[in-house]
Amino acid sequence: MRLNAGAALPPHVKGPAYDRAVQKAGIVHFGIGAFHRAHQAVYTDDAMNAGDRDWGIIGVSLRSGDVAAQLNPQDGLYTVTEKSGVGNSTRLIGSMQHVLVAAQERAHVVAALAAPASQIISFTITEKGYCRTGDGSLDFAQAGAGSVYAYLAEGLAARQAAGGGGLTLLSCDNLAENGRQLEALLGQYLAQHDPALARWVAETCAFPCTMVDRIVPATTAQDRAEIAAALGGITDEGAVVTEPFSQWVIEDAFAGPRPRWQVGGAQFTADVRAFETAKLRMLNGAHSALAYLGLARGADYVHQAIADPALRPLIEALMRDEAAPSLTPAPGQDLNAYADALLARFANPALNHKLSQIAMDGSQKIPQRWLATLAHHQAAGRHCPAILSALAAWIAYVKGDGHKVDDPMAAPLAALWREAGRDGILNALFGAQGLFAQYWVADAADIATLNRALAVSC
Ligand code: NAI
Ligand code: CS2
Repeated sequence: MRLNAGAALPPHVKGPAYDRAVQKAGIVHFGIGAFHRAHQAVYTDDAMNAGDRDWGIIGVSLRSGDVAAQLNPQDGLYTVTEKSGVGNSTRLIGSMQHVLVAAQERAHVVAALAAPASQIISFTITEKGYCRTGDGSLDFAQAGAGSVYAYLAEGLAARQAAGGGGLTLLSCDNLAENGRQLEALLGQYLAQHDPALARWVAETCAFPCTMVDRIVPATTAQDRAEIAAALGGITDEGAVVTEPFSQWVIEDAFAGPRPRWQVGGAQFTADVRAFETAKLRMLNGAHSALAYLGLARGADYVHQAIADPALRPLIEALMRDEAAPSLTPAPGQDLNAYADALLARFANPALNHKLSQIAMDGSQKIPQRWLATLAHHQAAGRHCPAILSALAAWIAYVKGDGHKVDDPMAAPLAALWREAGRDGILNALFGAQGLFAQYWVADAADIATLNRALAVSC
């Protein structure tokens, strides 16, 4: 039997304590992937379990109908299973109401954005979903009718025409100052397409920054089989698996009402940067290093790579000697203890987080995860051998020898390898006129270090 509103689940699987049928949809979420379902939707479920009302979520998929097919036949219901060395814990989440497939239901997406009940638009559309050029500005060639910006422009215009109030646009993606980036990029789009709307958005909408953290691997068929057994034979096609840990730090700057996400442990603050930068440079920087170095050494999962005695010291150095010293910690933020906690999370033997998933979209990730740290230390005349080792592994990886490179820049990177060759690739990527020059330019010592590392890998 398939999970739905009438399914009788085992008593240990706790579900919504509120009447789902009467909740209005206060949130429209773009990018209804695994992370949103294991993170923001859980905090929202917690808030409604505590008495908040009308924070149902309408999901919008811009790329495929897969998640709509997973959740809509289940009345939006799905389970979140926390996995760790001490066992699994499964919970039924009720905050998701319906998933729209944007390409087939454009008018419904526009109507959801214009609806009076809608207060928040949130996003987990991956780093590449923001359609940025190499220097972080809007790439209009990518920002076509199917982009998030086109839907936002239509929906916000309909909202303004109907006399609706401004909205809070909440990016939950792993970008530095994600709210500021979203605001700037949408502003560039509207300046070209609808300047009057751009002014309305600037006057009435808010774009708070957030730091989001929960490790959520893509769900596998084995996961679904295990969860069906835990559900007494009921199948959940929208199930997600994750770790017990979850953190959400949110800039308290909303255009209107919001759920009491603090009930589930979210923290509201005036400035998210200390939390966000620590997370991007320490957690995500180490994650990407484990991905490329681990794959090169035949590992498949994070817990295998972090257990590799050849990699563990390098990851420790990346976190403690390179990323942490580049940060200005928030009051009370203990970065050494944070590194300890990250290493323990990475070692979770119950969570098969694929290195190949983390390796995706590296061109969109390395600037905030590695290059920002390199640039920080370069300004003080210091070098970062651990990050440079990881960077060399990424450079070798994007050559694509023997594997597919899943990256929006895969083709230009492969072309760069062909044109520049082994002798020219470092300069083509990280020289004064290189592809990533606006983030960091390698000096002679860096080039020598990268060449030594590359000599080993390709
Ligand atoms: P996922 O693959 O399950 O979902 C990705 C979502 O992004 C899908 O809805 C997809 O349609 C959408 N998307 C992809 N490319 C797009 C594009 N060019 N334009 C618009 N939408 C696009 O991935 P998951 O796990 O949900 O992660 C999504 C994002 O959430 C990550 O990229 C990251 O920014 C953030 N995140 C993920 C965490 C995780 O451990 N999975 C943890 C913390 C943040
Ligand atoms: C990972 C992140 O896929 C990746 O790039 O580094 O999704 C990571 O799992 C999350 O940021 C953890 O909060």
